[in-house]
Amino acid sequence: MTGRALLAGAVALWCGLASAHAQDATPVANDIPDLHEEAVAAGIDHTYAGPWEFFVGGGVAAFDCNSDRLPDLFLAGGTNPAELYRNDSPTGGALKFEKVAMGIPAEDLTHVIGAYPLDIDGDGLMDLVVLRLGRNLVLKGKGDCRFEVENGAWAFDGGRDWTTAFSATWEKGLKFPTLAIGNYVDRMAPGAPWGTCADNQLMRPAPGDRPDYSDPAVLRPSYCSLSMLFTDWNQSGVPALRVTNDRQYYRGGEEQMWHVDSGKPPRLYTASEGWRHLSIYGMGIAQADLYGNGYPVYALTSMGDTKLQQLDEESDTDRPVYKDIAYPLGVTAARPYTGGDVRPSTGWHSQFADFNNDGLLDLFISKGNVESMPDFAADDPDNLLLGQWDKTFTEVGARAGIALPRRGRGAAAIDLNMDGMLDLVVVNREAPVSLFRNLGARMSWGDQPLGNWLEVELVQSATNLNAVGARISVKAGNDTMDRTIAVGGGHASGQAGFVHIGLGTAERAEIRVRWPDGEWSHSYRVFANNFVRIERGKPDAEYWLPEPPASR
Ligand SMILES: [Ca+2]
Ligand SMILES: [Ca+2]
Ligand SMILES: [Ca+2]
Ligand SMILES: [Ca+2]
Repeated sequence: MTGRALLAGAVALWCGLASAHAQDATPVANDIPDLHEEAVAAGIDHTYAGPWEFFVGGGVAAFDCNSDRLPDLFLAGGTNPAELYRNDSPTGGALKFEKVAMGIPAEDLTHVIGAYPLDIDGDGLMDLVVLRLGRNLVLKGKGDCRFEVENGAWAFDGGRDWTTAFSATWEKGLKFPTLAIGNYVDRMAPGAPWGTCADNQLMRPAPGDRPDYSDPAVLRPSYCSLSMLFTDWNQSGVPALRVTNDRQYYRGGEEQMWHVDSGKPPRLYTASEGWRHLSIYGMGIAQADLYGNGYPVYALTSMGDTKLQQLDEESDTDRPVYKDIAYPLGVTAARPYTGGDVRPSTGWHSQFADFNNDGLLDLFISKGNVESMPDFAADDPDNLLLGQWDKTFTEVGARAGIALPRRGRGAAAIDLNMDGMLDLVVVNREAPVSLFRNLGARMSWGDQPLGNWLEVELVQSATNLNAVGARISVKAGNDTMDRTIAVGGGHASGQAGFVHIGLGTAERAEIRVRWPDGEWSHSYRVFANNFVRIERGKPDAEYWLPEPPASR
């Protein structure tokens, strides 16, 4: 695993070869994960459906609702009811879920577009922000996978809009999170849907002992947003709000980024600050620190090309000037890579994660026609772009087993059976949810173990318990892997809980944490293949042991 730093400088040399990455046939040296679809056997039978308001959305929230640390799944249903599935999977075994009652009135669980988990009131139980066509909900976690609609108590006006995006951050000095709500077309406005984007909102908590969102601000102009993400793009310690917008419906709009500075009204980044005009069918945002330098790159899904934005090194790092490196890195994913449909793709959820535990981030993109748009691929399989040592990505979706004829929407890459290998849940439009268990490295003679791994959970006291905004920096051998804890992005989908990091062959690692207030922790030395809990201020990391595998 040596020499990665040197290779980072060699990316430009690969530009001419990138087109070879378009098909799922390029040999790869890295392990290809065997992702086995087992939703029905696991007990999940759920479909996101509905008319054109539900062409978008189809989110999943993956988080632990019953305090056993296994991530449970809340699935948006559109005109079908949203459903919560409790995760009963044995460690390292087949996935197993059971549908559970949330304690929420049935009428509140229809018209759900997506959901994001976060602990709003800081009681140690995950709450859920539910995005709907109509009134949005904040659901307070009560334990044992039960919830309560808390809109009234938290003065959260769910509005009436068609809500499609969300992000949250803890601003300095505030006890509760600031919430960003992204809306799509205002269907009631004259001339709808063309050019009638509803306003997005920024909800800052009022001072006090309980969350109070009674004084929201509008984010104007708004351009029919399909994903938002608070992100510390310049390492200033103050996240900005990136917004990706659907040019299908806006007029004169573009991609956006807002200054959200403590105590000040939100303000758009402007061309004079370096922000470049970009107009895409923006569907999803993913961020990752691909170069270990603290500056995130952003994958933006769209119809046709996926964009991969990196700060332009010819500009100052305090100016948000981005260049698109999707082509040289092989992640444009502009057309289906298998199945023979040559029309352009439609990309939705994007997420960086290490699916094969080689220490290199991979990129998952869910794909699927809006409905039956004739100029775009009808058979449009999801992508799994495997990170390579030379910093490029290679498509292995078909070989990994995820190239299903379903219209993908929201998704989550998360370890569902606590074996250190990332599993994958994909919500599909008008088709059953796909649930993939990662069985290990797919070899001609069977599955083999993947590389080593860590899963890390951070805990702070008093406020922002789950350390949203923290950076986890893991050093193993000569390599450093960084992850940022964020709430937002993807397509209408969020996750919380352990953060997964692949370690390759390294058997131990050193973890440092940059807490959300900017303070760096000391170094925690840990052994690979463990679930690690780091509590701020404690000298040592703790290991958490899942139930021993009983019946594999
Ligand atoms: Ca659980
Ligand atoms: Ca809570
Ligand atoms: Ca990888
Ligand atoms: Ca797993």
